[in-house]
Amino acid sequence: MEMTFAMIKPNGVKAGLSGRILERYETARLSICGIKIKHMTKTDVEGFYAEHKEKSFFPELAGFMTSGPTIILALGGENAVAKVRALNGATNPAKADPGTIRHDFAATITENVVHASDSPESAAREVAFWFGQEELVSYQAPESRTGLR
Ligand code: FUP
Repeated sequence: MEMTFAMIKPNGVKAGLSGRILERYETARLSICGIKIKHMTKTDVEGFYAEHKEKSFFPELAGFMTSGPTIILALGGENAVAKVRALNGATNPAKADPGTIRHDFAATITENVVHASDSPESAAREVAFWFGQEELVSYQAPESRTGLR
């Protein structure tokens, strides 16, 4: 089973969208292998987005990412990396396809509501950045909700 890293960013959490976003991931048969709520520090953002540290948009990105709590997720399933990128939509919400999370909920590239790893290599690094092995579980997402109301 492939695992990827995803995040509901501060504007999504503050707007009360966490449940609706998680529902999209679960409906796509992804299992929640790890979940935490975390208010990031500037040091967290510098470590996590190390590749962007020298970019002109970094101060704005760091300000946003530390503006409130984020929900950080390890999501598992077949093709999890590509699946979550597709569900999230393009990085710039203006370019995201209808029906994607960023098209439906986000307004600007900085405050684009969600994150997802862009490759299996990034996924491994990002899951390990936020989760210890003992904080991760594994289960098969169900095909249907048989037995539940
Ligand atoms: P993604 O792979 O979708 O997370 O996108 P990037 O790694 O390219 O960018 C990471 C974050 O930096 C984005 F979610 C938003 C922010 N960003 C900007 O604010 N401006 C830009 O021009 C590019 C990225």
